[in-house]
Amino acid sequence: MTPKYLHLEMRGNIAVVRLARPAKRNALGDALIVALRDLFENLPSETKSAVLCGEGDHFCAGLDLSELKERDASQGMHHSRMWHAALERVQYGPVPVIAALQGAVVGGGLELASACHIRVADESAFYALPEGSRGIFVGGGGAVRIPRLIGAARMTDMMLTGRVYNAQDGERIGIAQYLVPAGQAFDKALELAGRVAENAPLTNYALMHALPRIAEQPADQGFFTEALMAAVAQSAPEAKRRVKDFLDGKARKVQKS
Ligand code: 1HE
Repeated sequence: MTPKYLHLEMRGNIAVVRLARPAKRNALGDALIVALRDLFENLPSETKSAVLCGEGDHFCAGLDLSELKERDASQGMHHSRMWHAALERVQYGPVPVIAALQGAVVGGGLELASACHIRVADESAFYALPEGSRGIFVGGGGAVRIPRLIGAARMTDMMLTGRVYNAQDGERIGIAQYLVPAGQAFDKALELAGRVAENAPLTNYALMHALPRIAEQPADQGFFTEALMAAVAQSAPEAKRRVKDFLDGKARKVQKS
């Protein structure tokens, strides 16, 4: 059963996960965060890729501020760790996740988008970290993931000054990998999810689980881990079949876009 405010729909082997609380701009309360974790932990076994989207004009307004009550330090830490557990399930779950972004992608909404593997934004998207002006700090992994996308200097500026990036600048600085006309983010995300679903599962696994770890390793260790991952991936029967298909002229060529 998918809980209130979170919908799961299978489109073939693609899981479409929708934040469904448009009246509150898909703000993320505790129950929704736990539901997100459970959903990504229990995706149907046939799932090959996922699209994460938000209903209405906005992807997500971040933390549900109406739930932000006085917490002591210990409760605050556990709350943040709950977000970490959920967003780790998104990033290191079974399948690549493509976020479809429109309107507000702010606060915890940007943290959630940052945990996805590909971000597709339409022209209405905008990005902010209003935590700075609300007197709080990021707590959903943003301090780790967002600097890796845009650099610590830009994140610092967003939080210190309340800077809002529009969709064009969001793509320029590396938040979204794709920028599409207004209203087309979901369709583009679904198209990309279809393409991702065709990959060999071990290739997707390597990109999700090995690449981010290799990228954090010192070069010498990274080269070694890469060699191990490459050996595992190319030894799979599926890799051999795909290479043979190409050599036999049966596989898609790389084409200029
Ligand atoms: C909310 C929230 C929310 C909207 N929590 N209720 N995030 C923020 O600081 C962003 C706060 N939200 C906004 O700046 C704006 O709402 C938006 C730019 C996202 C959208 O504006 P708009 O004009 O379309 O909608 P609205 O009229 O502001 O909001 C509609 C309703 O949603 C309204 O409630 P209503 O009962 O008056 O209809 C808003 O109160 C409600 N709403 N956003 C609760 N966030 C792991 S730590 C993460 C820390 C953070 O994420 S901090 C950043 C929180």
